[in-house]
Amino acid sequence: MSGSSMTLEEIARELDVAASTPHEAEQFAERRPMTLAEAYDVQKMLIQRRVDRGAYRIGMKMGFTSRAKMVQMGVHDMIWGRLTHDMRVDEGGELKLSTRVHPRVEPEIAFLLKKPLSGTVSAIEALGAVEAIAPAMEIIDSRYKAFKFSLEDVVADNASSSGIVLGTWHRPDIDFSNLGLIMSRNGKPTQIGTTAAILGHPIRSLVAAARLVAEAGETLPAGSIVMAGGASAAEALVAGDWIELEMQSLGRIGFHVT
Ligand code: OOG
Ligand code: MG
Repeated sequence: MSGSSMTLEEIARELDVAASTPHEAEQFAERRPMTLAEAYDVQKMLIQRRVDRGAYRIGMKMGFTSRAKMVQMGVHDMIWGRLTHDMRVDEGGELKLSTRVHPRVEPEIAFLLKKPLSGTVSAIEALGAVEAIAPAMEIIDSRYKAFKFSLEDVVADNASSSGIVLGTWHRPDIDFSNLGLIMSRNGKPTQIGTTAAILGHPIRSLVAAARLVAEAGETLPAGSIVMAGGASAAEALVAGDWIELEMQSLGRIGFHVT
């Protein structure tokens, strides 16, 4: 289907098929431009299609919460996407390249909520809703050709979300504002950074998450997982890789690429 006659549901279908087949899709920016609000509507429809097939939602992800990510992708606004249970990749497990288009990985930190969160909250209130924090990696996989997109395109494509790898949950009573981290490929460090790269303090990402879901008329229920956003640029995955993230105080996680 081409041109401005495409409905939002047809865009959602095309992105859904691209993710599940998997294959590259053409950007919509030139053939069927969307407003940001339309792009979030498409994202919602896309997730509904997955839910209709038996997936269930487990939380949300924030995107472009660090300079490193904004610079790498040429996008300058925060975005968010919806996580479903089938995106979980076991810690120590494997990711099959054949199930993705052209995946990349980035180091993040994850929050587990013990209370519902939505709306305008302070950093203290956001922290009060956190049951635990964990070192995490996000596997992103833009469905667009060459991993290139406009802000609206990436929002429609569920913010490139594709997989999450989580480590052990820790009580949030340590200062996690500036934890050193090293992401490595086959034992060689590829990204070195700190959680401070995420908006100066990752809790700010959770504050923004609460505001953004509220704007969409949603609430993050207790039990939700919130991915704070990449602390560094993302790395392309290659078959044979063993990817590891070591985060100060929170431990080490890894997965194989096959
Ligand atoms: C979009 C998703 C951004 C992050 O952590 O900043 C993101 C992308 O880079 O393809 O997940
Ligand atoms: Mg991410």
